[in-house]
Amino acid sequence: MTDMTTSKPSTSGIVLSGSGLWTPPESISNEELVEAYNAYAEKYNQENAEAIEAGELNAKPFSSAEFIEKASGIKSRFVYRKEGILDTDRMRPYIPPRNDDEISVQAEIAINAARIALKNANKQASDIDAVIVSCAYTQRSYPAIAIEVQHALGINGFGFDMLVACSAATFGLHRAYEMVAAGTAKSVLVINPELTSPQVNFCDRDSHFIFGDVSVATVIERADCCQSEHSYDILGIKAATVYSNNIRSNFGYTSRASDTDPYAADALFHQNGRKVFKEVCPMAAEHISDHLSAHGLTANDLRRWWLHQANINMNLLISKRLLGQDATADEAPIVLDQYANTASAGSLIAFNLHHEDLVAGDTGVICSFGAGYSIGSLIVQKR
Ligand code: CO8
Repeated sequence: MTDMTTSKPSTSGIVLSGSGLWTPPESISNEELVEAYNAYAEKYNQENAEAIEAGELNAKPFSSAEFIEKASGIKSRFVYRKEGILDTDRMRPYIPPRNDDEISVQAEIAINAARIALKNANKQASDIDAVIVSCAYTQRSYPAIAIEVQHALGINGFGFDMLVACSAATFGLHRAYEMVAAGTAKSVLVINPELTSPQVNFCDRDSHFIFGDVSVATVIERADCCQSEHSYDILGIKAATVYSNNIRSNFGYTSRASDTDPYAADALFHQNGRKVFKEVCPMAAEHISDHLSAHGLTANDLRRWWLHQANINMNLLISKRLLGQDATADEAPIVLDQYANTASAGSLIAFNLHHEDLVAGDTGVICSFGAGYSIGSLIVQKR
């Protein structure tokens, strides 16, 4: 494990002052998803009966809505475009191309969340010095989505994109915190437009149910600039990474040169879910515990845990390890029943929906964990 950053300022001076959540208007329930997948599997097995019989191909196993809810806690997911996903001849979303002079899809959903975060932070675009777009995938390499967003919102300063899979949101907030601490920016807009559905293999029974689309945004700024109703001192940040092939997507810009099929199963999201579960849970629990003790805190001092949302059983296990008992829904809210796994955005959806009831002095932790492996946390205290 490479411990990249642990910081503990005596007085923070840096605050999280606003949060925005944009939820796509369309959703797919487990039942709808399973019905389409099973129809596809049946058709596939019929069409390939001879090859399956000869042992040249594996038959597609059937999926079940009950399994999905029990194994993951997911009941439904939001998607940017439903069209195409449930079509057994397509099994992927249809997102029409846009001209270069039109706003790109990812910038559009980034802006949707950014406007809400700016409003909640009581900020104008002119107050922002930098834009970070950080997510599991960007739809192109350049120009950066962050610069497109910066231009569309009329923000001065600079913007850049970052990719850190499941920890893209927390690591993006870390960079904003450091920029404010270094004095290179006084207010930073961090956006996580997680457009996961184009990378989901809807033909794979073991992973077709895991992901959803969403966009979240956060304003991080100097405490003396803060004018928001609900703001949080950032007491400290901590990040760690350790290399693992257990969650992987191989599609990239070199795929064209290596003649790799962009539809191949290993080009899309794939994982060894059991191993991820076993390896990441203890790492995340230890990470949070170490981070808290570096600040003289224990798990019992936390009013709320805004945890990564990949699997409800992971969240229950991690909070139980730390608290010695099950966390209540009030202590560690779950949003993945409705949103599914939204790559890096889950902990910030939970924060967005469940923070306004905290009172001054209440402390909480925002923590991501997953692909990389990567773990990122922020300890925050209501002002
Ligand atoms: N329907 C019915 N049965 C199923 C299904 C299904 N859909 N899927 C599996 N089964 C069967 C299996 O075949 C197996 O049967 P058998 O025992 O006969 O072999 C049985 O159910 C149990 O299978 P598993 O052991 O695989 O099931 P688990 O209980 O482990 O649950 C999970 C599977 C839900 C995937 C679980 O392992 C899990 O959630 N693990 C952690 C996953 C995780 O956190 N992953 C991180 C994801 S990465 C991330 O968050 C961001 C990445 C970047 C974004 C990518 C965007 C696309």
